[in-house]
Amino acid sequence: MTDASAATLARAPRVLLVDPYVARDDPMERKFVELYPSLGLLTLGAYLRDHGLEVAMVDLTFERDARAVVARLRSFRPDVVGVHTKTLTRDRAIEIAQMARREGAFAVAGGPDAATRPADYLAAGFDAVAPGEGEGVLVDLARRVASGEDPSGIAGLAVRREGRLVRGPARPFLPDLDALPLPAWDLVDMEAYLGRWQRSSGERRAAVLTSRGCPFDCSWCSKPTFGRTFRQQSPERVVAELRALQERYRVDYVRFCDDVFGISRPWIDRLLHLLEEERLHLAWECLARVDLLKPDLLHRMRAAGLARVYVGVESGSQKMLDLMNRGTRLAKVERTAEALRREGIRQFWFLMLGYPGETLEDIEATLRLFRRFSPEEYSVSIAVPVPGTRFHDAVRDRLTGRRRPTRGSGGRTLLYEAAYPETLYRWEQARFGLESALGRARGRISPRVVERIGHVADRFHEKVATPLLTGERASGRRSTKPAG
Ligand code: B12
Ligand code: SF4
Repeated sequence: MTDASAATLARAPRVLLVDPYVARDDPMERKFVELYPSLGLLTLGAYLRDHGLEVAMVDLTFERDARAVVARLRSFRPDVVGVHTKTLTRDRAIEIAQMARREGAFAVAGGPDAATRPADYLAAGFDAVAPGEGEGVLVDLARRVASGEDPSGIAGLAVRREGRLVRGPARPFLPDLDALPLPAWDLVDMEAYLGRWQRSSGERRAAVLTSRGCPFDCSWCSKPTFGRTFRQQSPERVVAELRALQERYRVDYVRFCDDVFGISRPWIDRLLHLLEEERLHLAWECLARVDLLKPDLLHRMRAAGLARVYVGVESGSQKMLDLMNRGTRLAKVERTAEALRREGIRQFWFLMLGYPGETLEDIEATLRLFRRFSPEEYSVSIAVPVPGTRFHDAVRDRLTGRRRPTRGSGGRTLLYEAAYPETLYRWEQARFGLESALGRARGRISPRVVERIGHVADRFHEKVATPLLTGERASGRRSTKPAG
């Protein structure tokens, strides 16, 4: 070890974490995205501190641009700058890597986008990419960089050497999520998030994660970080985190951010029991699979504060659910939607159009299901073939080459040669919008007027829009049989 590196080691390695997401740049933000600080970064921060590292964070969520990063780089003088990445924030993440390197810091990227395309991030200016679980890698990396050693070969890290991507060996996942410290909430301005929530909903909302990964295998789902693995914290650990949020930040509403909440029935039973026993009086929401939400469970969840559920309904056609490998029956979707309505729990449906094999009849089946249950909220997107998924593999030779949108129009752009042209799917999206508006109008204006509007729209769809839009691509394509 050189004198210089020994001197550097006399102090704790310093890591600056950066969330490059700028809310005002995100066109989806006002419509759908609910703002919470990145749980991934807050957990990384807490873990690094537990291992004796010095940590600071720049959260750009409420900023206008990335200027705050330069100021922090100069005041904190980190050894390593760790940037969280999503497709939406790729350009800004790269801008931050360049800032970091100009200030003499080592730039590493982690999170879902860098995990899917590490070579691109390395080529664009990052010194390294950590494509998987970040805790252990970042500790090892910061120690090596601070002591002036070469970081190549660290388990779970990818670097570029002589123009080639060089990966360290695979790093095993953390065996025990209960051993993770509570997220380092103090690294961000929690009051900015909580105050915003309080003004918009009257509640002080925070996000909590109880598990990592998902064991299911839907064909279009990209899971670059945790794959099909699944680990969860004990219900006791979850309640400790909820209590801390309540005591420190007066949180009264929680969003459970797990990919799928409550996968294990004994686990959720125990958590519900603890929530009642501890009398936390929290309202909460989660994302769950319809097949897991049995009516008796929903009843108990409602009693324990469940206010809203996000469900991946995706399609009203059993054939499509099977093609997507959703592993669920339409009858279960119907049973759960009915039970949610009975319990008075708000439902947010995710729906997807344009998956290979889908016909106009399948889309009609989805619309009928939507009409029947009138979920309070929904999002209907055009299927996006994400690299690394079976869906992407299946349409690889039919990709249009259009860039996956990083800003705006997410879920409204057709990225492969599907059965019908993009305009048809956009039109179908508009029909869901109309259907939703009619659903809300029921009870406020005469049911006969609502029926009439629906009828006219259906006739227009059948007689004008469908022939026009499906005939656009090629003659003879008006058949309801899909091309792919
Ligand atoms: C919960 C969630 C949300 C919540 C809350 C997120 C939050 N504040 O924490 C909400 C609803 C707000 C949300 C919003 C959005 N989300 Co979101 N979200 C998720 C979800 C389901 C879980 C995220 C999570 O907490 N994971 C658990 C933590 C522990 O993992 P992690 O964040 O990946 O971090 C670990 C590693 O990746 C790594 N790591 C992460 N960052 C870094 C940085 C460094 C330096 C290192 C070394 C390691 C490292 O270490 C961490 C700990 O092990 C994921 C799906 C998923 N399973 O990841 C989608 C996901 C991350 N979201 C996604 C998207 C697209 C969005 C939006 C852009 C949606 C939009 N606008 O249209 C917004 C962006 C908002 C924002 N602030 O960035 C995509 C990202 C895809 C992509 N390639 O970009 C995902 C992967 C879903 C998907 N499959 O499409 N999201
Ligand atoms: S879509 Fe949901 S249930 Fe299906 S594999 Fe992905 S995370 Fe799991």
